[in-house]
Amino acid sequence: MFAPDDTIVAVATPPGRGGLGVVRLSGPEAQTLATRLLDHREPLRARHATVSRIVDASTPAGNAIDQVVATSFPGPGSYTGDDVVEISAHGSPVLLERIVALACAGGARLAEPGEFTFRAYLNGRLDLVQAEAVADLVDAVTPLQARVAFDQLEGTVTQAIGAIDTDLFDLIARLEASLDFPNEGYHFVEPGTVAQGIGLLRDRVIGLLAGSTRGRLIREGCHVVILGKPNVGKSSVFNALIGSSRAIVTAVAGTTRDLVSDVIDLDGVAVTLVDSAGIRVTNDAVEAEGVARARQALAVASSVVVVLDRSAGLEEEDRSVLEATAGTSRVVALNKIDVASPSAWPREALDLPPETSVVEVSARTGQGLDMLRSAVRAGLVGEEVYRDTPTVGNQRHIGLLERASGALADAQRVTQDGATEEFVLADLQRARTAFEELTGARTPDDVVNHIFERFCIGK
Ligand SMILES: Nc1nc2c(ncn2[C@@H]2O[C@H](COP(=O)(O)OP(=O)(O)OP(=O)(O)O)[C@@H](O)[C@H]2O)c(=O)[nH]1
Ligand SMILES: [Mg+2]
Repeated sequence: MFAPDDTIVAVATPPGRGGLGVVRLSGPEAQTLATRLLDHREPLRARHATVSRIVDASTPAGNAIDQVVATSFPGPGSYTGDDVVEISAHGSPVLLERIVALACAGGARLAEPGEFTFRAYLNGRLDLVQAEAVADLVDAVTPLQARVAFDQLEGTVTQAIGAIDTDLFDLIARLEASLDFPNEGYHFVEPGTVAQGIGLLRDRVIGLLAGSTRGRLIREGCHVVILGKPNVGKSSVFNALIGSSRAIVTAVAGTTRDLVSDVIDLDGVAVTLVDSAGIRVTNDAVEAEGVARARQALAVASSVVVVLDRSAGLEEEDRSVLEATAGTSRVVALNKIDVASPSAWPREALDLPPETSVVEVSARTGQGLDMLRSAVRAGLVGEEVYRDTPTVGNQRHIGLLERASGALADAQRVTQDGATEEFVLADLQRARTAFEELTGARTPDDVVNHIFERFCIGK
């Protein structure tokens, strides 16, 4: 897809003005081109910041256009694995474009999105899982997303998969050996040991998949919808959680009709919080549309906050909201606890399973809101994600691990059925192919293209 022998150039910092802007060059001519752009005649010292000036050789006087700091990273120890030069100039888009244009006039080509990282992948500096982590890290909107992406870049997922693949390879080698010497009765491995070995490998794959629901939630974020009968304080809870008065709050029942949403960072989890009209039976055509939208929001939500009015009696409408949300992960917020009420009821009146979180809050005074935030977060991702445990959250990785797990299950089954090595080996090879597709050792070109399309220019 990209010509790997060209010298490529791009602005690596975001579009717009800034204190600094970085132009990156990578490829065999990077050094030569850089020295031609700079009024610095000797080759740049490797990994040293060199203060210099950019000169425009096309002007008769060879005018200097900016003072810069240039750093040379000779391959193969650079980010891309090729020779790289990074030029930090002042962060003016006009200036940076000019430097890029001068580099192109000297023979460089404009880099495609993701092409620097693609080269790192081609040169074996990163595997595909790590290259994807680079995009995740750049795209991260919460510190937790950034941390999980950085762990992946450092190789936690790569190492976990590599370790499983190494043991799988060992098993395959022993089976192939016993296949090669059938007449000698030379058994390199007993069928019982094979079945057990496959079972252990599969457990490790399943172990990686076990954290993937949480991994996906962290990586992609999720929707949490607020439901409850009219006037219980859904919009007030929504506003309190997002920290601004986005949704209209009135004492009139049936105020909210449209879905109102905003993204909040729940201690690292990017949650799109959705306020709704709630779920109820109504003859009002506008409200009915609002209820239909609330149901749609419920269908895609990872979790629900059911708001009940603690200061009023429990009603049939409250019970039907609890029923409608019984199948979804949820937190029950008992709102308006600031109101001293004679009709307050005990938690047992709700008849909820013991594991359901029930939190007392007041959207008006802010009491209990931190508890509500923690309860919602715990319902989504459980306990804290520990550093260095591989977190799998990318759908491509999940799909391939499932494929590997299925192939290992087949291998286990045919082994137990007493099939010959050929059959077992065919299934084990399918598992290996899945691992190789994951790391990029053997990944179809269209998949690789698709992965790098996500990147921004200069990355
Ligand atoms: N005292 C008290 N009043 C509250 C609290 N939360 C909301 N209210 C009041 O309850 C009324 C309804 O609040 P909303 O937030 O509009 O309720 P809602 O559930 O969004 O109502 P609809 O959109 O009409 O379904 C308003 O008068 C709020 O001021 C609370 O914690 N304490
Ligand atoms: Mg409302």
